[in-house]
Amino acid sequence: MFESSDTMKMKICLVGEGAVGKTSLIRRYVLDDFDDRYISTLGAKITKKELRVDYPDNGTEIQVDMTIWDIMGEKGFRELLKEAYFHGAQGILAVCDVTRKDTLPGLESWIAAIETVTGKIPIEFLANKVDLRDQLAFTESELREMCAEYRSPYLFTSAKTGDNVEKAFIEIADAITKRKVA
Ligand code: G3D
Ligand code: MG
Repeated sequence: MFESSDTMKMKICLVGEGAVGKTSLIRRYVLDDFDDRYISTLGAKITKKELRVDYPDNGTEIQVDMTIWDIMGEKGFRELLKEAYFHGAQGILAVCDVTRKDTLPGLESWIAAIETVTGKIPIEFLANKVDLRDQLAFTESELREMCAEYRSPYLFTSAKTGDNVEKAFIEIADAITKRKVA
């Protein structure tokens, strides 16, 4: 049982194809700004964030020390480095880009790779760049179908406007907390 003075450590990984917005989502969440310059990520970048989440059942809030892993989109490196990237991860933010259809099915191999290291862990699907909703390349029902396969929720996010960004990180933290209790 956790008390309100306790701290829970969590490692979460963002995965998804190149340029879907993983780095931008983290920057938006941690710094709350949006840099329009492209920042290519070499290897993995680790960012820390402290947040408070409701602890299920006993009505208290606990401190979460979250370690956020930003992993480069290169599939070649994934097989080589997946043990190092994914070891100890407790949650996945699976990011696709609403303007590029392939980025949704592209998540399946990312999730498979992470699950070979971690086993089943909570996943939240993020359909990012929803500010470009006039360029939607897949339908919400296609997204819902994919999420149903994994029994996982989804959110439409925008690293540009900040839409649902904080919510995404809080929801994955909640899912991890609930799983520890279950
Ligand atoms: P990645 O880390 O998944 O590879 P990045 O992706 O965060 O580097 O983002 C790739 C490109 O998408 C960047 O554009 C970035 O500014 C843009 N982007 C990320 N999130 C959003 C979003 O929510 N809305 C919009 N409109 N653009 C977004 P550039 O042009 O700099 O390559
Ligand atoms: Mg990146």
